[in-house]
Amino acid sequence: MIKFSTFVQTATNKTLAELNDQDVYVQLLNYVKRISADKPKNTGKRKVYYISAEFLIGKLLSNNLINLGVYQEIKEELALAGKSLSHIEDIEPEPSLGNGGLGRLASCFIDSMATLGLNAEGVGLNYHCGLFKQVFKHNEQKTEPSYWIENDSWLVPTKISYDIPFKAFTLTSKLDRIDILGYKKSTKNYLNLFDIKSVNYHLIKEGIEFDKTNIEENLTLFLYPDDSDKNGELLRIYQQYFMVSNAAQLLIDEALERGSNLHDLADYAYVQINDTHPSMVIPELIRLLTEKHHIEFTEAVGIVRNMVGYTNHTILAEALEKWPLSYLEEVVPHLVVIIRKLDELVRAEYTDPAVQIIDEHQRVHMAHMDIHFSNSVNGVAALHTDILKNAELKAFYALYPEKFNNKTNGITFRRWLEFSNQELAAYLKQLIGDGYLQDATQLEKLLAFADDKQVHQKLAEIKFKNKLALKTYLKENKGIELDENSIIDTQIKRFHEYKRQQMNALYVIHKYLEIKAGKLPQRKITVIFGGKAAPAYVIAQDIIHLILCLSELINNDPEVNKYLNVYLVENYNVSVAEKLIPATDISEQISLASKEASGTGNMKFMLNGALTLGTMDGANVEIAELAGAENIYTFGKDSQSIIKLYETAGYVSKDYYTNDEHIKRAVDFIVNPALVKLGNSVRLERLYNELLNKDWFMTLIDFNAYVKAKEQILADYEDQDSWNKKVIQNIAKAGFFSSDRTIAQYNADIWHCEG
Ligand code: 26Q
Repeated sequence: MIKFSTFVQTATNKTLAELNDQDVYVQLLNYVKRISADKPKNTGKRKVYYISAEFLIGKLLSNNLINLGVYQEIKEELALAGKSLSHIEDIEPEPSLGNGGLGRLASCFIDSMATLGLNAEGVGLNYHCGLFKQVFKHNEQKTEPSYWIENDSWLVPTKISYDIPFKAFTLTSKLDRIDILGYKKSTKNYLNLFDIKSVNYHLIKEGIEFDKTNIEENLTLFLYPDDSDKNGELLRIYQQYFMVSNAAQLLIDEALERGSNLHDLADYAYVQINDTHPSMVIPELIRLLTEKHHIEFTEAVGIVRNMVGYTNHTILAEALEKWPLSYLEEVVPHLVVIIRKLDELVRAEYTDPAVQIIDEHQRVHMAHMDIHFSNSVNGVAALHTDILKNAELKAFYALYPEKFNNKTNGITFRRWLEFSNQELAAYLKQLIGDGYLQDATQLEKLLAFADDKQVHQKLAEIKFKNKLALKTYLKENKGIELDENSIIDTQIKRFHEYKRQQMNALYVIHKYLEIKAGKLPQRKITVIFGGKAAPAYVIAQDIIHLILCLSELINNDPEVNKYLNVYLVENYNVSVAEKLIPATDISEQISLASKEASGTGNMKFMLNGALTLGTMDGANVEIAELAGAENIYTFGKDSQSIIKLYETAGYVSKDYYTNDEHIKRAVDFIVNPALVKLGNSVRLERLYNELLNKDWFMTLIDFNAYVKAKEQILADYEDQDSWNKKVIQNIAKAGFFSSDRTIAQYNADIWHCEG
């Protein structure tokens, strides 16, 4: 591999020291792209297409340098020329091609697919503005477009292009690719991002408002446009069909190239459907096989059924896609013909209305189509898969028990440890060697140091250094003055009622009132929130508003701010997560049991030496099992009780409010004049009334248990030896949550492609 400084000399006729940071960034980008262009692609008879509407890839420079194995070397080379790699990393814009967990998971997965040398690629859309940029004004969330595509970017244009037929017009696509390098691998894969040829930025009006009707020019402008109106929903259908028709055509072309006669297509390709957003790939493949390649319908259905797997990421009813048949008729009538035929096949076999594809309201249940016409259905954590089998998808499990399987999520340790927590990674290597980077279970070797006080001391020092680095970052980028001597308690994720940021906010109020009353915490606590709320999700916006008002009140109160700080970090994204997670002591994973399919932030915190304060939900259950009950702080009602409460409509929030002085006091404070003065009374009163009269995600049911568990974890922090012993046991057991393990299981159980 040519040295970077030599590459720069040849490309620019200048030395590294003569370039400014921006130029060094561009040269590094070109350097990596050059090296990866020469790498051969993974091969193999069967190729996996991981189709996803989201790939929240984060910045790629550092990740690529790590995977090439040259990160340290380049860092030193730059230092010799007086440059800082971390400053140069800051220059790269972060692509925002995802909302949250599902998109970040897809990105960890493509990293692991490349690392395992699998012939397995991502397919998605190249949204030009991606997810909105969040800005705070008057303690409220405002949205702005986030442009990320620059002249110099990781995108590699190709000549691949398809015609995508819609009812009213045909769109011609183009394919851009991003090279995905595995960790220390000689081969690579692609992330395939389809786009239209001419995206028109002038369609954007105020903020992220835009003309939703001009599909030929807006198709890939934004990720998930606001779908509260019909035009938004139609655009979403246009996007989904565009994505899957491109994917299906690519897959068929590539299979033909490798010698398939299409009757044996399932031997050449496997499609993993990431939630229901790509579900139309099923009828589209059948349509292409029958209409274009003249395979008989029944045979085509059989072929497709053997080459598709569906991953479910949520059991929230409102997130399960059900498209009105009339909308599909308006956009893709040629697909409706196939969907109706599939519906007839199901009706001929099963009479239960719960398993039909088209319901009595003429809506198409995408998940139902997926389950009938795939050979694998998986959940993303053990508890989640159990709930799918025994509750949510019970009727389907009875029909197809053999299709159901669990694949507990994972994260890539290259990004979430090796890059983001370089201090800890270096120390781990000193203790147990670097084998854990390729075989994460080797982290268990750390158990030998569980009682070693020197190791405890060193882990505490690393945490403190990370807090200092976070302090600098927050000061320079977010206008926040972090106290590095405080306990850092972090909740970062999309804002959603089921994730219960509002419960954390009520705790903050509770603590504030205690401090005001003279009951002081032993040590200062900094509560950090980060996350965006969907623009159309009013209550989530109200929760953001509450937190921003609390933040202003508390951080400016000299009586309180010595003991408690509250921050909501603006525009939370992958890069912010990379800074926050290594500096955190307490990981808030407090969803209402049964509602968080898995969570992956919980795994990142565990790996980075934070202790979990959480409910027995999603992968928290497996964290508790692996780390041991004494090393995680769990509280609250379990999923069985919650599911029963929903069945019996047995939760009445007002009863909790009326019968408990602490709860009443905290909830009432939401509309206290001191707070309302700082904000918008409409928002605060709406939230107050919501908690009192509805509280669909049962905030109040677990509030007391939450306060108790939090007091316990805060008290335990004071015994640093026992704390760091728990930290070690968590890190040691985090190996299971490597996405390399998850992907190896997908391949062994579902994909069966050669590595
Ligand atoms: C569907 C229909 C209409 C509008 C929006 C949607 C929609 C959009 C995004 C539905 C779901 C999503 C994203 C879901 C998601 O991120 N789920 C998370 O997936 C993670 C990876 O498996 C899990 O760890 C999280 O628990 C889960 O919430």
